[in-house]
Amino acid sequence: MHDVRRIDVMENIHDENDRIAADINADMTKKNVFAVNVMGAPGAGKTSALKWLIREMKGLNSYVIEGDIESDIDTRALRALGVNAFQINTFGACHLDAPMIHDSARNLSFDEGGVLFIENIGNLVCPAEFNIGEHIKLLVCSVTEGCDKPYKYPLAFEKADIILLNKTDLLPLLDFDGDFFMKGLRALNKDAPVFRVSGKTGEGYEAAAAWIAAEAKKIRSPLDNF
Ligand SMILES: Nc1nc2c(ncn2[C@@H]2O[C@H](COP(=O)(O)OP(=O)(O)OP(=O)(O)O)[C@@H](O)[C@H]2O)c(=O)[nH]1
Ligand SMILES: [Mg+2]
Repeated sequence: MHDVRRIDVMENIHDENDRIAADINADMTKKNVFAVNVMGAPGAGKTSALKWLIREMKGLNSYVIEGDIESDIDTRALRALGVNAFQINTFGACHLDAPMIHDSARNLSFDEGGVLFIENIGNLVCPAEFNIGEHIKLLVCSVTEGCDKPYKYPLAFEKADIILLNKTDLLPLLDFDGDFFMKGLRALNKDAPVFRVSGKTGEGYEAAAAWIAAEAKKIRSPLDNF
């Protein structure tokens, strides 16, 4: 009995979340804003990825919503680079949800369209369960986390539309088995492109940014110009 009630409550929460996420997505699309849900474990390199991607986003405006349980360290670092960033603190919640994005998006002005990166809470589990109005989910994972992560945390890998395999500059120091990683990933997700990147050297980010920019163009009317 308890289990049945719990499933009902969870379904209601997910239904309400998905309804708000669909509204956000429609609103962003109307504004020519391509929303990217950036997921990954704590310290995987999400904020470093944003710094490089925004730098490589040539000619496209970028906006950031930063999700953290506490602190505005990442937002301050991005603002210092001139990025239009807004902080959400969840004070305990382990993921962002659509109502949080709905409320915070009002604090950014999207006059010219572009790409909105939403850095989710550092967590390889819960963020993958909640849509937040994004057009794509971007997963940052790093070689320091180990090559077995697709096997242990399948949902994030299954749902990702693009994967950045980060910290590749550290590969010489590790025994990361790239074939094992790819085998686990491809069993869950046949299509998502994988970009091997380094937040230290910037390697791989030009190609990753070009892929995102090409996807962003797809939501635009054919009559619009970037
Ligand atoms: N060597 C190396 N260090 C990296 C790389 N990318 C990020 N780092 C470092 O890893 C640490 C965490 O990077 P962040 O970008 O803050 O990671 P994050 O995923 O945003 O972390 P949270 O927001 O706390 O979840 C920082 O000290 C970065 O300088 C990389 O490619 N190579
Ligand atoms: Mg961060």
